Amino acid sequence: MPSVRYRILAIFVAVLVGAAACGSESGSQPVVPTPTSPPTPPPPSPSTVPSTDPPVADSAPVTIWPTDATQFRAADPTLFTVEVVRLLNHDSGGFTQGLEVIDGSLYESTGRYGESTLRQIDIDSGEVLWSTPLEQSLFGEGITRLGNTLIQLTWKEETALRWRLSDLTPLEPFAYQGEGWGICSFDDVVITSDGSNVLSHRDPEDFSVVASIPVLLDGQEVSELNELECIDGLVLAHVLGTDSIVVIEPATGDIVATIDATPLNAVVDRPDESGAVLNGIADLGDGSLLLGGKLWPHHVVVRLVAA
Ligand SMILES: [Ca+2]
Repeated sequence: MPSVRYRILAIFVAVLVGAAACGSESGSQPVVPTPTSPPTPPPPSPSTVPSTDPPVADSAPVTIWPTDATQFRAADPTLFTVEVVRLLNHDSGGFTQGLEVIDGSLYESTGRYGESTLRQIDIDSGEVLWSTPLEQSLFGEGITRLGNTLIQLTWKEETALRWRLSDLTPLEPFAYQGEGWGICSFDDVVITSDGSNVLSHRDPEDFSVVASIPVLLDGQEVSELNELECIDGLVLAHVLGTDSIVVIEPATGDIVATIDATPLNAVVDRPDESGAVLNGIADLGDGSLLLGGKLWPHHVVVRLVAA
């Protein structure tokens, strides 16, 4: 298993204020935890974007994920970079806050008050197959699968929306304290971020916090942890305001690897606004990841390769 170890890693120091995590909208004080009315069967969406021919990597790099996680060492984190496999059309009006792939279907949570949605997207074309708006008082954040449900966090509303996966009917939400940023889940625990350097481990039955684990890189706190993805017993977390993703051992909070996603800048025509940042990670289950960002015209399927 080839991997390149670097003794010196860039320390991901968060420099952005918390409000930037979810956009600049911060004046609302919504407390309405009621999800939207039940969605109707998915009609074709007007936000569908035309398909394009995706570029494909012209080389055959060695894919080093998924891999044997026991190789990772907090004292000597592995450094990955990304190689672009293909582009996926994305509604450039979508303020991406969370991505999750379930049984070949892509789900996206978008944010901003009055614009937040839950969407189901065709993983091949990027076509929005179904979309439902959230209450105007809710700002959508991360999403994850939990059993037969989807859980969708909200930013400051202390409400985790729950959707029945089979037909996306809204269910009774969970309540929690503090901000909601990213979320991912293993079979027996849900992991959430709130923009700090702490990951909350939650009981999947009632969403209560069962452990709070600070995340460290070489002994230094790494904050602004945002979108999450749980893969192979590890937690991938995007660090807001950077093109970096850290790989965390959830039990200890140790960062055992880092992913440099700056190659995305060469293929994604990002809007010229400060909020249009990387903010989506989804495991495609075949060794590749889908990485996305707020208001991006494309999201990107990548392979992780040794840097
Ligand atoms: Ca995710």
